[in-house]
Amino acid sequence: MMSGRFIWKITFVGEPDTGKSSIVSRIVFDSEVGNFSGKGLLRKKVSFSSGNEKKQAEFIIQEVDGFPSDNKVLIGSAAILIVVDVTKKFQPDKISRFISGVDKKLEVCIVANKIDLKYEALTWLEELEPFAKKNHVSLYMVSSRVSDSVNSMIQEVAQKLMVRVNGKQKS
Ligand SMILES: Nc1nc2c(ncn2[C@@H]2O[C@H](COP(=O)(O)OP(=O)(O)O)[C@@H](O)[C@H]2O)c(=O)[nH]1
Ligand SMILES: [Mg+2]
Repeated sequence: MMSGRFIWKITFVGEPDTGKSSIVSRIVFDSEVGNFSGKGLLRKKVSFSSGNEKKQAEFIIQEVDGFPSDNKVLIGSAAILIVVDVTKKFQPDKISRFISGVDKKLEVCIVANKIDLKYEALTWLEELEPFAKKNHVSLYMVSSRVSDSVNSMIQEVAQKLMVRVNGKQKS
C-alpha cells in the first residue's frame, strides 16, 4: 500500500454569487471573507480518516465563475464541486448539461450553499436529492458561515478521492 501525501486539485464552479469564494475562504482561512481576490490557486492541507488510517492530503483549490464548457480549465482537477445557492431557483438542465460534459473519472458533487437561509430557500432536498441521484453525483448541504458544514464536506470529498485512488491500485 502506497503511503505519503496526496495532492488533489479541486475546482469550484457555479453561478456568480452562489458563495464559491466564501466557501474557499472557509476552507483555507476558516473565515468568511478571505483576503484573496478569488483568482489563482489556494492550498489547504487536510487530515482525514480512511478506514482506520489517518491520511494527509493537500488540496489545491481553484474557483471558476459559471459552467466552463471548455474542459481546459478543469484539467488536472480530481474533483469538481458545483456550488448552487439554495435561495435561488435551481437550474437542473444547465447543471446536468455541465455534468454530462465532465470526464467520468472526476469526482463531481453538488454543494448547496447558504443553508443558514433555509427559510428563504427556493431549492431544497426534495429537488436536489433526486437530481444528485439521477446524475450520479454526491450532494452536500453547507453554509460558508458554518465551519462544521464545510469541514465535513471537505472530509467526505477527501475520502471519496481516496476510494478512487485505492480502486485504481487494485485494478
Ligand atoms: N447567508 C449566507 N450568505 C452567503 C453564504 N455564502 C456566501 N454568502 C454571501 O453571498 C455573496 C456571494 O458570495 P461569494 O463568495 O462572493 O460568491 P461567488 O461569486 O460564488 O464567489 C456574498 O455576499 C456572501 O457574503 C452563506 O453560506 N450564507
Ligand atoms: Mg468568487
